[in-house]
Amino acid sequence: MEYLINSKFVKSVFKKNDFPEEVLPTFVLVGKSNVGKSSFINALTNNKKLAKVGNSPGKTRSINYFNINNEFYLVDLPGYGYSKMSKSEKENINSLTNSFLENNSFIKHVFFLVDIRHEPTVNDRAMYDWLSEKEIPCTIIANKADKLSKSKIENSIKTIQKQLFASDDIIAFSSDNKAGVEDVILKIKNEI
Ligand SMILES: Nc1nc2c(ncn2[C@@H]2O[C@H](COP(=O)(O)OP(=O)(O)OP(=O)(O)O)[C@@H](O)[C@H]2O)c(=O)[nH]1
Ligand SMILES: [Mg+2]
Repeated sequence: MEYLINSKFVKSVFKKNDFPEEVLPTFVLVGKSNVGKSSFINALTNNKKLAKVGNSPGKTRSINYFNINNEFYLVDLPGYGYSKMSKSEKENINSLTNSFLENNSFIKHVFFLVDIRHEPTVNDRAMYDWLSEKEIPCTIIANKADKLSKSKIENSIKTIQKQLFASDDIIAFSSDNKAGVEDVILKIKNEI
């Protein structure tokens, strides 16, 4: 399998005026805490140490930029719906990620991760609606597909599609068994 090559960590952004100066087409990971956004970046680049992965929700707390082959950025966002975070940290992170998503004309595509085993949460729906309203191109990633049998994968995808009122593509994905990696890489290559 061909993975993304020449990936490197650029920076963690904690404040609105601290985004990288170099402009590149940008692909963004969005989804609730612990759904597997950071692992997704590691799966595409075949590098388990690139993005930090957590066993418990709330691992990523900043907007993390990864430069891929000097062609584009993959951007890892903090997950939403993590209840243990303090109210002020939650507000800071929400305001930072909203302003990043709203004011960034270089965003080519959002990969919107949901857990293939569960129905989308209220927060998932709100976020997906918001992205649709902003007309940000989006692919839904039904993640952790390794946890379901092949026959169940199809049903889950239909449920997710219905519940999100999604017309976008849905890709069954797994960082563990690498299902969907090629589809995602193809999608990126078609958009840069
Ligand atoms: N079985 C399975 N586990 C996965 C997969 N992707 C991620 N995980 C696990 O899910 C947990 C969370 O993964 P992360 O990649 O840190 O999730 P995240 O969305 O970045 O989480 P936050 O940074 O908290 O928003 C880790 O224990 C991962 O090993 C997958 O495709 N299959
Ligand atoms: Mg993360």
